[in-house]
Amino acid sequence: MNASRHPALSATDPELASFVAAEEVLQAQTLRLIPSENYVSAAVLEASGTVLQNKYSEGYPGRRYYEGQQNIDRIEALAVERAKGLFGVDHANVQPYSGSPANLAVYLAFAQPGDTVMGMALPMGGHLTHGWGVSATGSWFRGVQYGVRADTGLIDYDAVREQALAERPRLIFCGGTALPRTIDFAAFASIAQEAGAVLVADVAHIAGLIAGGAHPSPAGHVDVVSTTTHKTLRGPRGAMLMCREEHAKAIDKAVFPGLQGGPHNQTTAGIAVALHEAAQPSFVRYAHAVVANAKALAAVLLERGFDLVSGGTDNHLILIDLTGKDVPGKVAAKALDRAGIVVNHNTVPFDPRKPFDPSGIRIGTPSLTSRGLTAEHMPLVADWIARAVDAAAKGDEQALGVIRAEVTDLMAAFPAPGLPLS
Ligand code: DSN
Repeated sequence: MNASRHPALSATDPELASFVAAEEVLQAQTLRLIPSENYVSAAVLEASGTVLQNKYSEGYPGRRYYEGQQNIDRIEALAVERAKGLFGVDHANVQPYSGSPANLAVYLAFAQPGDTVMGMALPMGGHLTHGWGVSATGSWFRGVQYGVRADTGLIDYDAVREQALAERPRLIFCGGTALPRTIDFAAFASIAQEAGAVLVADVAHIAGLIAGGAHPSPAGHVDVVSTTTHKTLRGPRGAMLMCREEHAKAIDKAVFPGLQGGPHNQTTAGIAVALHEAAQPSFVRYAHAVVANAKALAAVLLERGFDLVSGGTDNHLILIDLTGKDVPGKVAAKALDRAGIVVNHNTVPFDPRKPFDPSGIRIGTPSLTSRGLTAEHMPLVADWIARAVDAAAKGDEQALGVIRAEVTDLMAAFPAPGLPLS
């Protein structure tokens, strides 16, 4: 245990401190490929662990229900201004606790229970909160779902238009959690306009790419932008809703008092720092490197005989269909974990298997890019993945151990932001 890093925690609760220390070692030594994860900077970590924890602040800057807001107001206003500047939007609300509450606030702002809402089906790459059945958004609202084409793995915008015109949804969500390709916000905008729907871009996965100019921006095309702050954007675990001025009141009212109580001010501070970092030239380089790494990794995986949904990637994410490898996604994901490579099992479009035991694994390059790996390392990363999947098929634990040692060795040379190299 590195007691000097968390001296008070180590003294008060050594058991808990030991778990945190073990997590630090795990994050330092492994190759983290979950596309929704990242490493925050030391500055974001510090801001997230401050005395701002101690303050209640229901309301918004200048309009609070508690006194003593002299500093909190400035922090939240700074985060809001930075979000508006970075994403080119009229209005930003930085209080949603995370992505799902942010999306629920959108429903509260624009829809009534029972209304039809449209989003990408979860097994096709959407998100639970885009009207999928097991979510409140699919049981309190009438969710209709679009997908991708079986032959291309791409969204068929003509089919989405036809469905939207037939269903006339109140809300249309674009974006998702397993989409390796660029989202055409202009195409969705024209569909939403024809269908008379409010268009929401859930850019949680790609917010950092948008901020860094490595993915087109939804600003100017959509009514509302919903995003978490902790994925490619590299902030603390939180979320933001951004919109045109005409929707500002409805969004703010839905977040508070509609859904939430006091904002998590320590998170707001962390978001403000992350937005500041995302406005720097180094972040533009990072965002483009994330995409360059993903494209390089996809190219080598294809060469190594992997089947990738949509045939590759335009962003940070690669969805590997393991059907042809005779190794289910979960078995592969667990084998990779034992090899020090952290991924998640994932459905692939039209998956014949169940969501908890699907055919695919989902990988991405944000974390490894934050550690400084470049395209020249991607053949090695692809080689580890190929060898680990092969070892999983053969039940070869020794091979997984060899890969783990190689991974630990390489990662030692690339210190993770915010972490001591343990
Ligand atoms: N859990 C997130 C992801 O991994 O993509 C989505 O909310």
